[in-house]
Amino acid sequence: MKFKRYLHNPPHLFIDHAVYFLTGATYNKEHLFDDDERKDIFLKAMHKWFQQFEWQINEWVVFSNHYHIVASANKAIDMPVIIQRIHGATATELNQLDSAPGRQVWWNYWDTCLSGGGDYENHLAYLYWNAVKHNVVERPEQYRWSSFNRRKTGAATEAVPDQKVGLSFEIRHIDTF
Ligand code: NI
Repeated sequence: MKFKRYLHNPPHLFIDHAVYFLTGATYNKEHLFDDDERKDIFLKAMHKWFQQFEWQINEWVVFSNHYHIVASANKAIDMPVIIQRIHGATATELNQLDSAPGRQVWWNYWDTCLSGGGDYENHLAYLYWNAVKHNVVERPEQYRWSSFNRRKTGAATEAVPDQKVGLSFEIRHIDTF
């Protein structure tokens, strides 16, 4: 069960100033972040801890049971700490809100160090179209809980990531999110 083993012990590749694609998932894929208040809790912690360790968040999307982030590393070795802090802080706050002390909120996270050769573009397209892939909205910019909804206001000038790539691309070792 190679896949299972990977789920439990993801091999992390730490390269300073590299760009990473990160995916985190709730325990048993439970929809614990199912409303605005709870997604807000996640976003606040996400911004706070990446900033604290001087990582730059390029793009993000958050759902009720998982998230995807593209971020540029400062010290790559800080990655597990950043994720730990985000997961720890959000779990505490969520469990208070739901009166569920000690409940396990998070399952794990996976990281991919993005290289050249279209790797970045493919992952970006995947993230961009993810809310459509998960059947939450029909157009990416309609999804509120994503860095891409700024396109609605015309603030973004970058090219729109390819839809076909976004909906068909598979993240290495992660085929369920
Ligand atoms: Ni997803």
